[in-house]
Amino acid sequence: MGARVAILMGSANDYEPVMKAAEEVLGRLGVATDVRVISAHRTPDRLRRFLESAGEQGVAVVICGAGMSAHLAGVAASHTTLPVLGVPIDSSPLNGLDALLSTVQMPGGVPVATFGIGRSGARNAGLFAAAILAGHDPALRKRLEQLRLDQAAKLPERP
Ligand code: RP5
Repeated sequence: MGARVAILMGSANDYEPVMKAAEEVLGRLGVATDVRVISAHRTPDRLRRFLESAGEQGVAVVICGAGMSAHLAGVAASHTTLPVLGVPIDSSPLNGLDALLSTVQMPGGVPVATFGIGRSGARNAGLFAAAILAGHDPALRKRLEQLRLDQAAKLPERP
């Protein structure tokens, strides 16, 4: 089966350490990903072309990470009705607050589900993408439940 989650980012610099967290958690859950560098303003045609065919290729969720005036998730959402999850990246002098506001403040009609700034936001976007897919995939639901149990088991009862 092809990738079920596309992970897009505005720059190769967004990959490590931030967007890699989404790829890692989805990999751990056995969800195939397609990781691409696509910029809304530097490669607008690449973005449009990718999203025109993503659904037909089996992609069910699109995660977009971008920093600064982060319009990648919003523009991606304008090209598709697949769920778009936005991850603001702290790559600017404003430490990602600019990207958070740009990503979260979509005008009504074209939604972007926005996550926290940085690596934990990317990890949560990956987990949320898996939760969406698990609605039609009981085996994936079980793996998600197991991940929560593993996470809890790692937390010590005392410092
Ligand atoms: C955004 O501008 C990217 O998402 C990146 O976070 C930021 C800076 O890009 P680079 O100059 O590092 O390529 O488009």
